[in-house]
Amino acid sequence: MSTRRTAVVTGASSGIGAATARALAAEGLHVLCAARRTDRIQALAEEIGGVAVPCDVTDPASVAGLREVVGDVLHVLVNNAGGAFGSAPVESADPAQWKAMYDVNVLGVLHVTQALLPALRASGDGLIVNVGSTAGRVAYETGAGYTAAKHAEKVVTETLRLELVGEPIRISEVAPGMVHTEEFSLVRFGGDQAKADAVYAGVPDPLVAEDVADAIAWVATRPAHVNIDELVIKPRAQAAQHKVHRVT
Ligand code: 8X3
Repeated sequence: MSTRRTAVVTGASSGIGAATARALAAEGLHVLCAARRTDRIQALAEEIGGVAVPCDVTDPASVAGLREVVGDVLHVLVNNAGGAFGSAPVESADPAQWKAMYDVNVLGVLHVTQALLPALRASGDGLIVNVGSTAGRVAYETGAGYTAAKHAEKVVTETLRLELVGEPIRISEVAPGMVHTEEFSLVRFGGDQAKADAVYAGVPDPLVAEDVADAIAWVATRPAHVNIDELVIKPRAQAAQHKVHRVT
């Protein structure tokens, strides 16, 4: 029997997810790259010697398909699929966007975790890393739909750690602040590139996806008795959510 550890990374088609798949593969893990965009995950899987698994984490039937591919044993699950949709104040926010955010950031974690817990348990040394956010720790204007979802995800992570104590499964949250990825802000602002660019304008060095992936890979390579409960990671230029150094 192979002793190689296996990992599932959701949202592996871009940004932090793709970088995490690469980082875990570089650590010797066999990585299943799960996401909706098949062409992207196929290219990634080919690059890292992993497996592409088309999967929409908000769809239980699709997640059941992921479970089939995983099989009986899994060592690491990175619940990374997520995102922010819209940037309106509470008074005028679109409830459909809030539902979509809850769906992917919270229920997506629930579906995938429920499906893969038996395989994580069977490994004898399972690890779940939920990719949270500094948005799960503070409030900010026009962000309530996303911050509410990320606060919820944080609480799910904490609850799971309580419920599974005594089992051979570790539960971690890696919570990034400002990360400049290709898509996060673009998606949040509905494709408005100027608005997306303004988020990072003048910030000397926002984090990049590889910085967060590096942290996740570190969490995933601690000895089995070491549980990193939470790891908040921000660029040096971001002292707090609103306190960002910008060079003009
Ligand atoms: C992303 C961080 O600052 O956009 O999870 O809320 S922020």
